[in-house]
Amino acid sequence: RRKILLTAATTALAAPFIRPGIARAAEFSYKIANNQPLEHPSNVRLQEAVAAILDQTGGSVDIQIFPSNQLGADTDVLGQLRAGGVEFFQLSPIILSTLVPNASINGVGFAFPDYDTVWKAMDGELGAYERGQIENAGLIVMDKIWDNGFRQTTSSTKPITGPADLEGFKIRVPVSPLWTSLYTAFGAAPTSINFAEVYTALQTGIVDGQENPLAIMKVAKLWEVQKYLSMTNHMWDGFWLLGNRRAWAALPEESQQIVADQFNAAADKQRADVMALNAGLRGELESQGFMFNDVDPKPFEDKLREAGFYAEWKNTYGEEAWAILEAAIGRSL
Ligand code: X2X
Repeated sequence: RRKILLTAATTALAAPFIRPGIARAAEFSYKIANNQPLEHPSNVRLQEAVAAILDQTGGSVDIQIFPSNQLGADTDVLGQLRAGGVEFFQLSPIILSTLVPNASINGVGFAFPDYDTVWKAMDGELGAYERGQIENAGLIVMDKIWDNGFRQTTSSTKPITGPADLEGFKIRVPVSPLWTSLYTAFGAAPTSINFAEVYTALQTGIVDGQENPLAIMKVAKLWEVQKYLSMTNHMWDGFWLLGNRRAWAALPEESQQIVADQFNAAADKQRADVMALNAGLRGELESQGFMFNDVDPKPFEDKLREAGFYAEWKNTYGEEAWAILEAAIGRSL
């Protein structure tokens, strides 16, 4: 491919009647979708990656980014990805579980103590397990998962200081059985709502709270519709970069390698960006009006255990998957 381009360029120079500067149409015009605004590090790093891919494939692979759910809410775009209407999509493994049930295992409540454990697990056996499940479902997945972060809890009515504050609490959760189960175990009233509708749901009072990492609270300007922010760290969440199998197979092997290398390198940079944001945003969010409080995770985890949450999910995921999770976090749940 690159050779052909070189020949075309040489010909253009040698034959001045061929107008220079005419863009050669890309052979592969693909789309990548996600739910985050352009200023989120996911899209900052993705823009660099698609520029490098275009360059390194000699203009052959042109991937356009559709941020902020421009192509639809997450659960709709997952359908488009499977049908081939969109070629690439970044999605939380926990939402992906609506198609690949065991993909959500990293989201088990209070499983991960810190980022070190997360990256060892997700770049190790637990990530490999999830990718295997995703591939079995007929999707392509890049090796490196991108960071969303440890999820924190916001509210318009009261700070969440312990599990009792969650009883009867009307909280938005992303669309996924694991999230619904988690808040049902707390005795809360969870409502499944795609991210695209979260701001409006909070603004109109359909729900009183939601949970997300700090970087998302910032780009979604959630202080405008929420007051309290409790550092519950109840779950780590990321984004798998998924691909449609036919669209992937259509790419020449050399281009596949370029795309995978660029996406995985971008994931590493995005992780560093998002970790820094999640660690450093408290001051900024406080100055926007959020009232922060820290919580002890222990009573929350105890409450989940009492409610049978861990037993239920061990049974749902199965012994093999559960053993991989427990090995990754170095303790039993
Ligand atoms: O929907 C959410 O809350 C978000 C942005 O965190 C996910 O993609 C799971």
